[in-house]
Amino acid sequence: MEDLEQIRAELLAAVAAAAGPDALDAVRVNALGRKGRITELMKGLGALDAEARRAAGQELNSVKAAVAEAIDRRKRTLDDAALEGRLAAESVDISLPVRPERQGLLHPISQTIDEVIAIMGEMGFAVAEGPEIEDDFHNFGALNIPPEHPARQMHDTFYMKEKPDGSRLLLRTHTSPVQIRTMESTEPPIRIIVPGRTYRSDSDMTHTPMFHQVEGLVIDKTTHFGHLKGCLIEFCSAFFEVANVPLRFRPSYFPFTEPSAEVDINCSRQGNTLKFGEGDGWLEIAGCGMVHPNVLRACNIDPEVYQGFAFGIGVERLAMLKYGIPDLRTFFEADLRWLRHYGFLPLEVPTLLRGLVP
Ligand code: 2U9
Repeated sequence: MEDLEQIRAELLAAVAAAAGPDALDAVRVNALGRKGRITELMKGLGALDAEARRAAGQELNSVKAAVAEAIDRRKRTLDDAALEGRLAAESVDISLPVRPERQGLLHPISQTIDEVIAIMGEMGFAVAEGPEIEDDFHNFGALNIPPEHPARQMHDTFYMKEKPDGSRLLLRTHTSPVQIRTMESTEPPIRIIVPGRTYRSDSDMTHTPMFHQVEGLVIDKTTHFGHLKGCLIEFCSAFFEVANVPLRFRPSYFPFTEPSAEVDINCSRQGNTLKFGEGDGWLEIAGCGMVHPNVLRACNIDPEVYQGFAFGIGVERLAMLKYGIPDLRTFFEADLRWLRHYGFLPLEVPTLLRGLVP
C-alpha cells in the first residue's frame, strides 16, 4: 500500500489549489471517481491479509472522508465568491435619480383602470380576472343569450376554427364570463369588479375591435337596485371628482339583467370644455341592472335565496371623458407623441387619500 499520509496531503493540496468549480470537479473525479486514486486503492484492499486490510481500510476511509469534506468546503467557498462577484458586478444603485428623458409613462387605459380599482376597492370590491378566449356557454349561454338571440348579432363575435365536435371557442365580447366563472366557483356573498380586454368585430370612428370594460357584480340575499344606484353615484363622484353628480337611470334592456337601465351623467358643454355635475346635458356612461334569475340558475345559485346587481362601463369612454381625449382610435396607435401627452407617471399611483389625479 502506498503512503496514505502522502496521498492525503497531495489530494488536500489539490483541493485547496482548485481555482474554480471545473477544476474542483476534476480533483473530485481524480480522487473519488470510479477510477480515482482512492477508489483504486480501495479495490486493492482485497489482496491484503485480514489484519492489514482492516488497518489500511480504516485509514483509507479516513482519507476519503477528509478529502470529501475538503471538497464540500472548497465548493462552498467558491460558490460564495462567485455570488459576491456577481452581486458586485450586477448591482444597481437604486438611489440614482430617474432620468426624465428615459422615463416611461402609463397608458391612459391603465391609469383609468387603476383609478376604477382604487375607488371600487375602497367600497369593498375585489378584482377578478379570467380568460380572453372563452366558450359559448360562459360568454353567451349562461348570460341568458340562447343561440338564436338577437344579442348574438349585436356582439359581432370573433370565432376560432370549429372543433371536431362542432363547437367553436371565441374571443370574449364582454368581461361577463368572468362573473359567470366566479359565481360557478364561489359561494355568495360576491362583490367583484372585472376589468379587462374585450373583442368585437367592429371598427369605425367610435368602435375598435379590441376595447376595455370594467364590469361589476354583487350577489347577496338582500341586494337591491338602491345599492346599485348608490355604488354608481359614489363611483362617478369619486372618479370625476365632483361632490354631487346627478345620474339619470333610463330603463333599458339587456338579456342578463332585469330590470335594466342605462346610466347618464349630468354635464355642461361650453365649446371644448366638459364639466360634470352641472348644466343641462346628459352623457351615457354605463349600463346596469338586477342580475336575471336565469343567469343565477345557470351558475347553480338559487334565485329564491340570492339576488344581485351588475353594471358595465367602457374604459375608453371613461378615459376620453375625464382626460379630454377626442379620438378613440388614437388609444391604439402607439404614437409616442400621443403617449407623452396623455401618459401618466408610473410612480404616482391613484389613491383616494390625495384625490385621484396625480
Ligand atoms: C353577469 C350578469 C350581468 C353587466 C352589464 C351592461 C349592462 C352594459 C356596456 C357598458 C359599456 C358594455 O362596454 S360597454 O359598451 N355594458 O351596458 N353590462 S349590465 O351585466 C352582467 C354581467 C355579468 C353575470
